[in-house]
Amino acid sequence: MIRIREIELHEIRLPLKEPFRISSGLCTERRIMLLKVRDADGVTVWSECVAAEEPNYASETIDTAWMVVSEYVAPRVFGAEFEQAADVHPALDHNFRGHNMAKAAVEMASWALVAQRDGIPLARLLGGTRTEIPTGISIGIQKSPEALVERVGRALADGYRKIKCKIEPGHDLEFLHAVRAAYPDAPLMADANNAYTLKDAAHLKHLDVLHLVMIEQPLAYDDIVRHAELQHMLTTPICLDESITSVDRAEDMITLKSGRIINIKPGRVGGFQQARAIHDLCAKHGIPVWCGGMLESGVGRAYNVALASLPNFSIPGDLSPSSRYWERDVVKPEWTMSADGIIQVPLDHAGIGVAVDEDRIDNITVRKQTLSAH
Ligand code: OSB
Ligand code: MG
Repeated sequence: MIRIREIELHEIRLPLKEPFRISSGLCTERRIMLLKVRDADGVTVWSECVAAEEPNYASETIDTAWMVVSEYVAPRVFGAEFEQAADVHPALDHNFRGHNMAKAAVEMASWALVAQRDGIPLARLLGGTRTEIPTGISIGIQKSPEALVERVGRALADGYRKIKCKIEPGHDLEFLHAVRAAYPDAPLMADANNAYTLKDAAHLKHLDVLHLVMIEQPLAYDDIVRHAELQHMLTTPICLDESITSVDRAEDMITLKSGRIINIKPGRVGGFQQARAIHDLCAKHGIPVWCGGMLESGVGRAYNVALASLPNFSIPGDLSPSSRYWERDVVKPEWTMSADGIIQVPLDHAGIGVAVDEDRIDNITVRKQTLSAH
């Protein structure tokens, strides 16, 4: 039985080591919402809400998610007893539209509570089979093709198994051609974060000669139909990110042939129940998936690593180690990657597998609210 009785919301600030620019916005410092969730027996876990500072990736922001968790999500779980963690999402989704990231922060904590309580690693509770996660990097838009080539070269030297370059009109073909010329065999991909429309189809067709592993979300953030038309014209596989907000949208993509790969971010789809259902559906249809990132702290990363241990996560995820983002992370040990681009799934500990540095979190918390069942 899962009985959540208290949720502490914390906002922390973590400056990024390197500014991250994508077509839809720039991030230099993350405002991160962490949750400390306690059940009726006093078992506690930390989770992370991946909503960003601004509504430029999804409609949610840290501030909307904070309000929604405190006004709508917490009251629903405080009043409930769940047989298993998979029952939390249906309860949060019933007559409660959207706000997937706010829902996911509590839904995913429910899985961690069960893992913690039962003494098993979160990855195994989810059904993960991998012990090692091949890792990719997501590189922001750079000021020149030369700068991008240099940045990609460093990432390859670091051992990353997949290199994703953010693109937008004016920072695309020339930049990617320079990278391909410098690294003819590198596993490269591009992520447009909705920067194009179907009018750009002929332009995007020029990507095909670069043999990219995929192009992620070229068209509108909520589109499925136009991506089908574009995919029909391209040999480069399309991967959907923003558009896949539920298992139904994944089914739409498969039915309409709008893409051949899915980037699963558990926060974007409302948590692990939906993330696993998308994983299973894709496995059944021969669609590979990989785990995307939202510039999470080490807390959110633990959840992503656990999810990425499922068998059909067959493409390296955006799961860089702590040192790629932060001077100092909020977990111990910090997340590290081997010289050949592998992150180990922490299987020696129950729950999320890393300890949360609560003293450090207290030190950098700028806003806090405690929600309790009455
Ligand atoms: O589109 O995948 C994206 C970060 C913020 C918002 C959207 C995206 C990203 C990334 C970052 O690509 C990946 C990471 O966390 O390293
Ligand atoms: Mg993306």
